[in-house]
Amino acid sequence: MALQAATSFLPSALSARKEGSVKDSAFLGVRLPADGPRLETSALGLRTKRVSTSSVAIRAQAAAVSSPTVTPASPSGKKTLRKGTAIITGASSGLGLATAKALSETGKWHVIMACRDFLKASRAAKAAGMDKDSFTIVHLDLASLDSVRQFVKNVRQLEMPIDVVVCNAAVYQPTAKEPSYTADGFEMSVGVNHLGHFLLARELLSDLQASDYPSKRLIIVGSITGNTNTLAGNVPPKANLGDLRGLAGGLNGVGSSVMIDGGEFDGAKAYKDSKVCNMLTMQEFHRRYHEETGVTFASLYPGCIATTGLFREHIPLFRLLFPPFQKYITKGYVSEEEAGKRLAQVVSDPSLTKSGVYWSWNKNSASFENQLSEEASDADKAKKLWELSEKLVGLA
Ligand code: NDP
Ligand code: PMR
Repeated sequence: MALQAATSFLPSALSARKEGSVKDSAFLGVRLPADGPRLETSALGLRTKRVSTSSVAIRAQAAAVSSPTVTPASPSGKKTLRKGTAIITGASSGLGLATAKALSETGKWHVIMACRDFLKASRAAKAAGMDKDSFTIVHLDLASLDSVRQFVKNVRQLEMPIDVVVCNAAVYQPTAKEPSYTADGFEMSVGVNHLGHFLLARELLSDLQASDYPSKRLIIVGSITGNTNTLAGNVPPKANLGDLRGLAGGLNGVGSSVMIDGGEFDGAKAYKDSKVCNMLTMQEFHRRYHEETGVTFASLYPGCIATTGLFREHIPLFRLLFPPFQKYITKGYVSEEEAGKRLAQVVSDPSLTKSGVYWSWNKNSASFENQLSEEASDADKAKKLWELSEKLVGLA
């Protein structure tokens, strides 16, 4: 019924990269504005080692020696590139797992799966058919800054070069009536999706800089839903960081709001706000560190992967209707496999070295540099977000 209402206006309004306006309508209780904006579519040496600490489980199938990037190793005399090492957070399901699989299948990458649930990650990698020598699982719970710091220590103990870091993990709590909190007392969505990744990325920047890999990259997964220059980004509640007063207050719901803009708790908005933070953070990294470090900073919208665990907390009706809605109506749907290939491209494609870019894909699955919304490209906001985030994670 709700799907029907959406069907009536969507086909005419939805054509890729065109301005489109939509009538006021509802989909699973979501009301749309009448002035809909543009639609956006969418790498060793061989030292085997086992490390364990009291609080985390690390499995290291293989550790890399810091070797020169290009080695004259093949019998044909052709120079070969050493394997790259990519850290992917949240690689136990969805996009992260699909990307880990895509990279591991190339035989050119070793993936460090940074996951909060070791057993789940291990089973997922096995079920995906990943070669056991192509990945290492290291415990990371982004809902704890101590865990992030411990992860960085553990990953350094592996003595592998760190060539690419992908900040992919996320939580989405659209049905939560009350906020939940990270170990450090931050509202969960922004705490995990932004602040945990912010500390992780800041800590690993020196490791990326030290890598001799031809193209080292820091990738932070963004989304269309944080971009209000798109139709999807105009589905309420819209992302809006306001003047960041809630973040300045610590997002703890004690002395301040749990929302970045200082408003009432809204789980769906908190997720979208966190995605704006991800995209702003990528650009601020680019401005501050690209020239100095040679690291490529990138973000992306991989397409609507309507079947992933991201929607686990949504109501059953949403989970039932969302995939066909995205497949047949918005046509924004992309399979986990295809989305994984897209992110793997941003990790490894030699042509995607431009820094400060937000990548998207068109229907033929060709990548293009997409435009961010006004807020998601606001340099002053990015700077303020950076400075406040530094304080919250103990870097300033
Ligand atoms: P999933 O729920 O399948 O994957 C999310 C991953 O994040 C899981 O591996 C999950 O671990 C992990 N995670 C959650 N909380 C933590 C934590 N505290 N510490 C460490 N890891 C954690 O969702 P998707 O694959 O869809 O999402 C991946 C990324 O893609 C996100 O950044 C999301 O914003 C983005 N995205 C998704 C879209 C979509 O349509 N699905 C569209 C646009 C962007 P566990 O397995 O233990 O739960
Ligand atoms: Mg959206 C026009 C295209 C389009 C695209 C590409 C998405 C992607 N969505 C689109 C349109 C619409 N959505 C429309 C017209 C509606 C109202 C009928 C709608 C509704 C909707 C809901 C209720 N959409 C959603 C939700 C969610 O709960 C998801 C969300 O916002 O999570 C934060 C979502 C999404 N839509 C998308 C994508 C990619 C999502 C997942 C969000 C993300 O990972 O960022």
